[in-house]
Amino acid sequence: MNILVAGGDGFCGWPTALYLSKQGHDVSIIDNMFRRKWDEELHSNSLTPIATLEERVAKWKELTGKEIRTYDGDLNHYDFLREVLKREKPDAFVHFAEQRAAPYSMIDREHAVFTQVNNVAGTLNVLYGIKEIVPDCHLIKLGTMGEYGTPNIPIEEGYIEIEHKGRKDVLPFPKQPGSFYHLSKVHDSHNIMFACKIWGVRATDLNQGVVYGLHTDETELDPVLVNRLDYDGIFGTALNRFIIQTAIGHDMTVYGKGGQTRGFLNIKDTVRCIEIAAENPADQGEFRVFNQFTEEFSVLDLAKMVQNAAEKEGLSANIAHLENPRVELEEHFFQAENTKLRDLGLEPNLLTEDVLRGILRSVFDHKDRVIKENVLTNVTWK
Ligand code: NAD
Ligand code: USQ
Repeated sequence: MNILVAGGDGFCGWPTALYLSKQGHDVSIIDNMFRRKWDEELHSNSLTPIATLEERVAKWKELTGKEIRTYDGDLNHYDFLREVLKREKPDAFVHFAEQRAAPYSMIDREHAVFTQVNNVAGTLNVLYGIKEIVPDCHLIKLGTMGEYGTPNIPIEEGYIEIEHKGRKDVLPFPKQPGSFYHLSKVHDSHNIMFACKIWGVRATDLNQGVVYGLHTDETELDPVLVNRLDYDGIFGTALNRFIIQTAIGHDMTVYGKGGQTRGFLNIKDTVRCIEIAAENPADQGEFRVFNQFTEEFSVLDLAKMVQNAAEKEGLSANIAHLENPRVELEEHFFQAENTKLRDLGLEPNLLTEDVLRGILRSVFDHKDRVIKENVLTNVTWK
C-alpha cells in the first residue's frame, strides 16, 4: 500500500514509518518539525540525541535500500497538503500530526488556542483533502483514551447501546476529557464521524492509551534511527518519566494519591496496531473506533513496578506524592474494552520486569542529557 504518515518525525510516527516501510509498504512522511521547535520554546530536549529527518531517512535507505519520501509542511497549509495528496495518492493516511501534550495545552490561553486550532483545523483539512483528492483513502487517526475520561461505568470501544424511556439506540460513548488537548481529540472525532456520514469517508479512530518505551526493532538498527524520548514535565508521559527520573536519581513524581488509572501500551504495539488498521480498512462511510492499549495501571502501581525493577538493576528509587497540578480524580473506577485490535491479530508486548529493566538500561546510556530543571512541571490546570 501507499501509506502517508503525518507526524512521521515524532515519537510514534517515526517508528511507525520505519515499521511500515520494512513490511514492504510504500511510505512517505509529512511533518512540519513543530515538535522540535517546541523543544526550543521550552528549553527542553529529547533524552536520546535525534538525527534530522533527512539524516534518518538517508540512513534507512543506506541500511535497507528502502526509500521513505519526506514532505516538510503543515497540515494547516491546505495548498501544501493538497499537492502531497495529489502526488502520493495514498491508500491510507496515518494521522499522528497534532500537539499532543495535555500540559502544553494548559499553559495559558495562547497554548490552548494553538493546540485546538492546530489539531482540529489540521484534521478538518485532512478530511477535505481526502474528500477532494483521494476519496477511497482510509484515514487512520490517532485519538486518545482520555477522550472518555474516567466514567463510573465500563468504557466501550467508541459506541454504547443505550435504552432510554423505552427506546434503544447505539450512540457515541460519552466523552469527559481532562484537558484542552484531550478536548481537541473529541472535537476531531466528531468532525471525522460527520465527514464519514456526509461524504462516505472511511476512517478508523484509534483511541490510544499512554505509550511507553522507545525502541522498536527498526529504530535499534543504528543510532541515527533512534527514536525521540520525552521526559520533561510538559511532554514526558507517566511511565517513561518515572523510568528516566529513576535513572538520574530523582524521586518519581506521582501526582496526588496516584490512583489515576489509564490504559498503557508499548511503542512496539503502537506500530503493529497501525499496520493492523491499515491492512483491515474501515468500509466506505464507516467511522470505526478501536481502543488502542494493552494493559491498565494506576500511576502508583507503575511507580512501584519501576521501583522493583530499579532495585534489580542495583538502583534505589523513591516515590514522591506531589501536589497534583491537574484537576482529575485520584481514586476512581476504570475498566475499558480493548478487544477489537486483538481480534484482528494484535499480540501484546506486556509490561514485565524484564521489559522495564531493558528500558531503564537504554535510558541510562543517555542520562547525562537530562536538563534537571525540566523534570518537574510548572503547569497547573487551575
Ligand atoms: P509527537 O509530538 O512526538 O509527534 C507528533 C508529530 O507531529 C511531531 O513530529 C510534530 O512536528 C508533528 N506535527 C504536529 N502538528 C503538525 C502539523 N500541523 N502539521 C504537520 N506536522 C505536525 O507526538 P507522539 O507522541 O508521536 O503522538 C502522535 C499522536 O499520537 C498524537 O496525535 C497523539 O495525540 C497521539 N497519542 C500519543 C500518545 C503518547 O503516549 N505519546 C498516546 C495516545 C495518543
Ligand atoms: N502523572 C503523574 N506524574 C507524572 C506525570 C503524569 O502522576 O509525572 C499522571 C497524570 O496526572 C495523569 C496520568 O499520570 O493522571 C497520565 O498522565 P501522562 O502525562 O502520562 O498522560 P496524558 O497527559 O494523559 O497524555 C499522554 C499523551 C497524550 C495521550 C494520552 C493518552 O501525552 O498524547 O493522548 O497520554 S491517555 O492518557 O490515555 O489519554
